[in-house]
Amino acid sequence: MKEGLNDIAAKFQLSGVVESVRPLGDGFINDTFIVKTVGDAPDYILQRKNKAIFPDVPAMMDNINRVSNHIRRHVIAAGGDPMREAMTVVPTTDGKLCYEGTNGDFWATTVFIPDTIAYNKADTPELARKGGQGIGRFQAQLADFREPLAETIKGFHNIRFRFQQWDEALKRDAAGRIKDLSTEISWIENRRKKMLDFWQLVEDGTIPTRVTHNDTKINNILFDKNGEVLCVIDLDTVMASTSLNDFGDAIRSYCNTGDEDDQDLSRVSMSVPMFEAYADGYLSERAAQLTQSELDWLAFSALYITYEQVLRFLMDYIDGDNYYKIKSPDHNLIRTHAQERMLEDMESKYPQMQDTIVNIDKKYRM
Ligand code: GN1
Ligand code: MG
Repeated sequence: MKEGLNDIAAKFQLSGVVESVRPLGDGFINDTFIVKTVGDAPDYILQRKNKAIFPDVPAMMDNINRVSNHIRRHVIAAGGDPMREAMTVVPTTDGKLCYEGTNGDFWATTVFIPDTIAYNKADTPELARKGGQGIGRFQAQLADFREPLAETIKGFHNIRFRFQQWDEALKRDAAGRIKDLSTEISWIENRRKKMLDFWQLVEDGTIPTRVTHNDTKINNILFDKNGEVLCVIDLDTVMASTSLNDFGDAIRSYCNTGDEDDQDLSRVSMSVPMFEAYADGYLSERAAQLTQSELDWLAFSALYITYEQVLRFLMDYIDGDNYYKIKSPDHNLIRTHAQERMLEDMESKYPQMQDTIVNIDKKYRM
């Protein structure tokens, strides 16, 4: 008989009796469900982890568990609430961190944190400031995490590796779409060298490697009802990388005046007040710990990650849409164009973004 969601939930050490298992949210990668239990027992988040994207789910869950436990220790030391300010991985009844279903899918469970708000868009600078503080605190909590972490997705924010994939995708032309994409392809190629020059600084150690989240768009943060950051979630991509990527990805997401996949490009731009607010929140937690090279390249990281996102959306379109979930046949191309616009706007505001970082950093170093 086909294994149902209730059967899968029963494989985990849940306290309480399961009342229902229902879909939750619309992530691009995993399938997420909420497991409601009867009475006072906690509810849970059950996820089918996308094994096409994460080739070693047990290693990924081991990362998530160790990182969450580390954060929990910091939360307790600071007098916070460890059940709300850290993720809690729930093991299976046989003590593993994930369950392999009868059809080969991998499932994992965490404790659901109630009474929270998640946003798909930051609409006020105040919220952006809080988000920046949240990611800054997350990085600070992991600054003394010294254990090795598995690389859950190879070369995730490594543009040199992404270009290898890109060159292969162009050669394959799997979906026969390249003939209509000359403008988009030149757009990528015109910026190739600049992006590689930046990544070279990470490769040669000028920019340090730290433990980072790597997917800091706003919906990966839980806020409490008072608008304070509670907890950073979606830890699938926590690995060793540059802290700049967390900053850059957040700017790409928080500061867009339109949507990530906006079809009306006139709505897409980078909001300078939102940039200032996020940077201020972030540097309020991190200014003292960042190196000069990180500060020098902080503003650029927003351009880098937005560029990488254009490349990833376009590459998925060229490949025939295997990676991101899509809502229409052109969805990845629509996303490509909106992110191109976002980067072009950042390029025009780059000097201003750099000045902003210098000024905020000065403030926190006084
Ligand atoms: C994916 O999983 P989710 O929706 O938080 C993607 C990010 C992209 C983002 C674009 C593992 O994030 O890298 O920036 O979509 N995550 C993975 O919205 O590829
Ligand atoms: Mg997410």
